[in-house]
Amino acid sequence: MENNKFESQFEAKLANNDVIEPKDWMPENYRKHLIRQISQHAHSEIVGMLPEGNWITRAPSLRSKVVLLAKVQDEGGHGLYLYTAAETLGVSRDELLDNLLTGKAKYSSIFNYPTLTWADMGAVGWLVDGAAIMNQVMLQRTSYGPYSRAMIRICKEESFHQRQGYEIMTRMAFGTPEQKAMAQDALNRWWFPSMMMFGPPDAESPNSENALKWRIKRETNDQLRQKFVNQTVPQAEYLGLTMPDPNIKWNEAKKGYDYSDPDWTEFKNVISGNGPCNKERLAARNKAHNDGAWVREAANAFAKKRKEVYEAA
Ligand code: FAQ
Repeated sequence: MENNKFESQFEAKLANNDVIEPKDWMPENYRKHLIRQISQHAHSEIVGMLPEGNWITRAPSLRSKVVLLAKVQDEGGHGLYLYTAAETLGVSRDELLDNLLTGKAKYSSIFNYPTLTWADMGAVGWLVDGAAIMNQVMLQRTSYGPYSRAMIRICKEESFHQRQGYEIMTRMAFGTPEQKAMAQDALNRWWFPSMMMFGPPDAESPNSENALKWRIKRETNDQLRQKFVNQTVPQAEYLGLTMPDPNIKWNEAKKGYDYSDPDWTEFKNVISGNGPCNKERLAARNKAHNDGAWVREAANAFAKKRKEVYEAA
């Protein structure tokens, strides 16, 4: 009976577009759904530092190095906001990190592809951050307060990241023929993996029904994918680059572009651990975690000592 009362209050909040806060009653499945999504998102941010971190030492100018460095640091910050938001749901950061490091938890498929040339820094910023923003703008209005507030800050930073990438693409596409060819090659390799970032087609997305019912997601995977295509095609046209999908064509009736689906078999392979860089990414995260053990030990020893001093005073 008591539970029913809380459940009605929860439903009423959702219906009113109010946010749910950590101390509010929430259904257990809502809590679990959020822990899954927020922690996968956090893992994506910190694994996402690796493909771009790969180019910091080889950036072609001091300016581009500083900008790339700032972007990669931002991704680390996003991971921290998101882990903190997940912790408000009663899960520990150690547990979440353990799930990532042992390969139990998912992170975005996109970060299992290699960054082969400097033009990839352009394509990642333009397409990967572009897709991330498309998905994340709706998450600013997600129903869970701490996630929503983290997303507001993250979106501000992501828009700088997208511009950083598009600037690199612009310089290369309007540069020498060799640079333009590199930009085209990067677009060719990153287009379909970026389309996969929105998740499987709606008909094959097991989590969407609850996510929409609980206003965790406010738009479906396919709706966001369509918006992303509509936004990106004119940007490629401006750059004078060719979209690597011959089926992209304006469809007046739907006021959007028709497009081909990415290869969903490849997607499934990548998210089950068999993409081009999955093993390398997990090895790099594990190494960073092990190398940082002394920092955690020192911080814990300091916190313990400080507590003793306060308690003795
Ligand atoms: N990769 O039922 P759905 C960034 C999994 S942006 C891997 O449709 P849902 C910024 C899904 O987890 C990237 N796995 O699931 C950046 C589920 O598996 P599960 C991160 C995927 O949750 C830029 C299963 O497939 N952004 O990091 C993917 O309703 C540059 C069935 O899928 C976010 O995480 C995928 N692409 O929709 C950083 C945004 N797609 O858990 C550095 C928040 C699906 O049942 C550099 N997340 N799966 O075992 C979301 O919006 C959603 O979780 C989706 C998936 C849209 C990713």
